[in-house]
Amino acid sequence: MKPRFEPGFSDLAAALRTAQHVCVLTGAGISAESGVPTFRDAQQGLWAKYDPHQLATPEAFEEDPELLWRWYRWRRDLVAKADPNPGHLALAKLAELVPRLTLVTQNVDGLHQRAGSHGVIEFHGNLFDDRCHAEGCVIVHDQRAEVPVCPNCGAHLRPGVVWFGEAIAETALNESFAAAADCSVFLSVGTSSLVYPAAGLVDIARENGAIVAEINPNPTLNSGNYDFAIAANAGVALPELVESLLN
Ligand code: BV8
Repeated sequence: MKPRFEPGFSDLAAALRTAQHVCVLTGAGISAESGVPTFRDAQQGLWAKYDPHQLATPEAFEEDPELLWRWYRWRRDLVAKADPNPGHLALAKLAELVPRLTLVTQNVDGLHQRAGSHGVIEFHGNLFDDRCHAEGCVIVHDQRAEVPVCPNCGAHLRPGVVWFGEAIAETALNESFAAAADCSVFLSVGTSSLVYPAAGLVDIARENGAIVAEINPNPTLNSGNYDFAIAANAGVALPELVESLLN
């Protein structure tokens, strides 16, 4: 069966067949087919009036921690009911087919891990961790309070995600930059390429000679910077890409 999504699909498959190290960056779009709304999608229900870019900030949390906890608990419930989709599963399979694969995700939903991917670099943290807002340490607890507090210092606990204006964890930053610089194929999947420094990884990869490709049903700000921009849903294109490597 001739693969769809040409031009680009066959070239990307050929590049993956000889790649020694593949670096994949995913964004909210890869979880869209699992029913998890992307940041660009309008927020749902009572959250429709809020802009996530305004909510996902330390200022919003410090102003109204109760509101933030209600938002994150709503998102946790939504993600807990979601399942990995064929796009997540295909990336877990791709890791078995290439000598080395580094998966960097901007997503905080943990769906890559549930799909079987290992060593996932969670560039923006994880929705299900609770961290002390003052000390930064992850705290495991069974508090039922609307705004749980740190047992060490009494500060508010907050979800273990990176908010706008907060620094990416040093390890995640360094490992992602190193993988982008070392890889021979860089594949961006389901991201609008608007959020930095994640959106800058493709530049590092390209400057170091990697073949760079994008899978997104819509054009993005970075589309012109890719060797191949494949206009497709991740849950369709990624399984077909893996299928083409198996045949
Ligand atoms: C920082 C966790 C510095 C929270 C998130 C230049 C350099 C450095 C920083 C900046 C810079 N310019 C601006 C900044 C500041 C800022 C930033 O980038 N702002 C943007 C809005 C301009 N960056 C930061 O603040 C970062 N921190 O730089 O710190 C620093 C240094 C030292 C000391 C102090 C500070 C931190 C950014 C992290 C923010 N946190 N998430 C939470 O989730 O609650 S980011 C958040 O946005 C999510 O992680 C999400 O992933 C991301 C949105 O991006 P996408 O993933 O791309 O999702 P989006 O909805 O936008 O797009 C979805 C795409 O999917 C679309 O293109 C769509 O077409 C596509 N799609 C849809 N369906 C499908 C599909 N694709 C495939 N298949 C489908 N089926």
